[in-house]
This record gives sequence, structure tokens and C-alpha cells, in this order.
Amino acid sequence: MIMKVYGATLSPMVRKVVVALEMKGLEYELDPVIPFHTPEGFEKISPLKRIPALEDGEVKLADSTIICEYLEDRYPDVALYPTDPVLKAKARWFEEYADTVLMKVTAEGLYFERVVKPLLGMETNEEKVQKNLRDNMPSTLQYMESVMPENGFLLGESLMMADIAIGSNFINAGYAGFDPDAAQYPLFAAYLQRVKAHPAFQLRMKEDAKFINKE
Ligand SMILES: N[C@@H](CCC(=O)N[C@@H](CS)C(=O)NCC(=O)O)C(=O)O
Repeated sequence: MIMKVYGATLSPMVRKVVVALEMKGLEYELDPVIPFHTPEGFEKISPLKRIPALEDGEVKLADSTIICEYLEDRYPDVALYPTDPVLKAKARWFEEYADTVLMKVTAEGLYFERVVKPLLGMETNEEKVQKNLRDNMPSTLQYMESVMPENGFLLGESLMMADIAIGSNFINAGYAGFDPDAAQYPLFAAYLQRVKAHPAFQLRMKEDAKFINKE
């Protein structure tokens, strides 16, 4: 049975799962469930009614990290987490940072306000966005710049889950009109270009453009 991913792929958390599936070469179908407008009974798959959720035969899972770790354990041929314990711990840290800090700074405080709210017929709170860009974004970008390699990706030569999680959030920041200044954050800006250039991200961004361009 083909795997099913629930969630609109413009969501950074859904994109994480879909890029992981693409990189692992796994077949899947999408059910583009929209946050806050979930179908009846969705809580049976995602108890908090959040996206993404995954159905793999009898297996029903919610939460992007739980789903990606499951995919890694069940379908290990293309590895997206390092096996070395120290590197694996670092990978988990970057993913946790993306799911918590970046989720607040690039998604809730920026993308949600400027892109999702208008789509839901709600008004953008631009004051909140400006406060977020002033109070939270600089320290986030400084941290990102401080951990960036000059070449390759966060944990080596290949794109892995840590990069997918971070890149996915900053793609949404870009859709909301914010990209890191390359003069101020040169390593991070160049890294983001490398992440976005990966075929799995290119594919997703091409799909995203169909919706983003409609707005
Ligand atoms: N930690 C969760 C966060 C999921 C999440 O908050 N998803 C958002 C969309 S990006 C959502 O469904 N929000 C609707 C809600 O909170 O009810 C994950 O990584 O999957």
C-alpha cells in the first residue's frame, strides 16, 4: 500500500517529510489537509489535528520529527541522519532548533502572518511581524551564521535531515518576503542557496510556486 502524507506542502513541517520521502526514493501520495480546517476524524491520525501526519499501512503517525525518524528506521537505505553518536546528537539538535525556534521566528511570526492569515481571510499583524524581525530574527541569523560550514552541509558533504529542517523553514521566510542578507550573513546565505539547489527542494519549490504565484 502506498504511503499517504496529510498536509499542505507549503507548510515547512510537511515539506520536511516530503523532501525526506523524495530523497529516500519512497512512493507516497499527498492529501493536502489545511491547518485549522482539518477533516472530521483527523484526530485519529493526528491527535493534535496538526500537519503533517503519515499513514503507512497500519502505521499512523503525527509530528514531522517522529515521522522522519520512523522513515529513517523503517527505510534506512538512503540515510538522512548520521550514525556516529556525536553527529547524530548534533543532527537532532539542529532539527529541534528548526522545529521550535525557527518555527516561531520564520513560520509563526512571519510566514503565518503574511501568507497564511490572508489566505484564511484574516488580517496580517504587521506590527507583530516587525517586532519579530527586530527582536528575534537577528539572534537567530547570528546563530545560524556561527554554525555554518564554508562548503557542503551542516554535518558533512551531503544534505541531511538537519539541513532539510532548517532549509524548509527559511524557504517559508522567503515566501513571506524575508531572506538573510548575504553581506551580513555570507555563510548562511550561501548555505541556503546550496540547500535550495538540491533537486528534492527544487521539486517542492516548483510545486509551491503554483500556489504562491496565485496569491
Ligand atoms: N511539532 C509539529 C508541529 C506541527 C505544526 O504545528 N503544524 C502546523 C502547520 S506548519 C499546524 O498544523 N498548525 C495548526 C494547529 O496548530 O492547529 C511537527 O513538527 O510536525
